[in-house]
Amino acid sequence: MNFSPTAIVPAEPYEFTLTPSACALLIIDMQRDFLEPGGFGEALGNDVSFLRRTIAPNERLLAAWRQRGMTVMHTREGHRPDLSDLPAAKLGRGRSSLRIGDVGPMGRLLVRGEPGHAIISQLSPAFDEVVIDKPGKGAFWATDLHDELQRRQIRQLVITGVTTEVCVHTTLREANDRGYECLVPADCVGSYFPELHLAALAMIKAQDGIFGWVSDSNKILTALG
Ligand code: C5J
Repeated sequence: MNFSPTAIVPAEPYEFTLTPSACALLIIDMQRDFLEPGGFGEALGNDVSFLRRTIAPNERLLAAWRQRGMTVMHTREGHRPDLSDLPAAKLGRGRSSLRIGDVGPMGRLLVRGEPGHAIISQLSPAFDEVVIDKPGKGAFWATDLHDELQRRQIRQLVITGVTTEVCVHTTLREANDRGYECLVPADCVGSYFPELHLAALAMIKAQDGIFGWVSDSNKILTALG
């Protein structure tokens, strides 16, 4: 690992000073269940094609992090096969005929170990990258993410993945409250609802960065050099 001390990333509401040795790429829930037809996202009535534009920029960012030996972590939303970690309120939410745990074209929806639960092949975790399995929308709740980050002396997160206003935003808020500086590349996060995507990004950078910073993958890659 040969890190330059800092990289200045043009961002909103103002530039982000990225410290490569202390900055993890945290890729949220880039799972088949959310990005491919026949999964949980589609069962909720969503058009999953809206999320596909995030794949290529995430691949580029992931390659850059790996090339520099910087920390990469992935998350997956999902539940134990016996659904013991699934609150009744989450199971019962909505009016879809297919629910979490039901069998769809990619196996049981949002259940660990099923084909739909896997991270898409383009972003498959490397053997030495931490994968956080989370039962909720936020990646800090009921997981050891904070411990894993603290162990590596990480204090900055570049957060990418899906969906912008749900799991990305919940995780970002949790991270911000725990003292992490968070940068979100807009082209690497996506939503089934373009207007909610934009609103979620606006919330992050409002009030001079109440939750963090917003930029894009090219600016981060250029700053890293
Ligand atoms: C959702 C997620 N949208 N990963 N999960 O249910 O954002």
